Amino acid sequence: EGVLPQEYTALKLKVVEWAPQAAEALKGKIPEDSSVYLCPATLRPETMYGQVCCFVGPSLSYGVFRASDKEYFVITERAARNMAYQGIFEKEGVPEKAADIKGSDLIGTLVNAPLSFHPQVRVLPMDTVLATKGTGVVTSVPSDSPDDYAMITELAKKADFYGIKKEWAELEIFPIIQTPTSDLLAPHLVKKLKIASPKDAKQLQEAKELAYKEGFYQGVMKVGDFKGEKVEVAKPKVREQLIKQGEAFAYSE
Ligand code: A2H
Repeated sequence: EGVLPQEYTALKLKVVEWAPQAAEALKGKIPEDSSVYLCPATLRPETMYGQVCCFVGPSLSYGVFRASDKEYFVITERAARNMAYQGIFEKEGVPEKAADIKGSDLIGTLVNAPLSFHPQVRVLPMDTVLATKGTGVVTSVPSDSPDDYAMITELAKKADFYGIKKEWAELEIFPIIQTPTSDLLAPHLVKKLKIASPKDAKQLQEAKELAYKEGFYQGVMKVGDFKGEKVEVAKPKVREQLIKQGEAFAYSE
């Protein structure tokens, strides 16, 4: 972990329809009149227009934590403890867990994706999601994240192996940010560096660094309310907008 605190934006992806295994695991544990959200932590809130799915680690353990009377968050226990001390939950101190759920049981759940051109997306598996970072939930933006592009391509190719429906991994990838090189920077870099799968960790690390630098310092928004503005300028504005609309909150660690 770094020395400086990482300022994440945690999104609220509202569950629209649980996967059958998740519905079974949660039966009777969450009040009927409340909303449940998967809460991915991101450093790139300005890319949220490009969400195509939401990743969880299939072998990770998650909890459904009570944020308020009407709202529950699906995150790791570790993130819940941090949130409980950051004033994110109604009650400070020890987080209240309504249920336990395994990542693999969440696969196939349908969620709302704030700002995305795809208003509803599926929860899909990604083995490289770390339990020790963020919330253990990662929203997928393949236009601008090489990791996300490599994983969604893999899922579409091997849908049966991963136990998902192919069409869940085949949503259109729209250009979100224009850079001097491309308006689909992550797919461009994945092809250029000949990355064949999410297991090509070394090349993916390189692609990630290149994408982050070029996207952040030379990128211009192609879509949304801040279209035409530099990414550096638009990023805090999109973040504020999401927070104001109750679709995200600040989370740090
Ligand atoms: B980012 P840092 Cl478009 N395990 O969001 C693995 N990766 C995780 C994670 C976890 N537990 N929690 C968050 N992340 C990802 C968007 C994005 C991200 C784009 C481009 C680059 C990028 C859409 N995915 O991150 O180690 C999340 O993916 C590249 C750095 O704390 C989060 O931001 O610096 C980022 O890693 C946080 O990484």
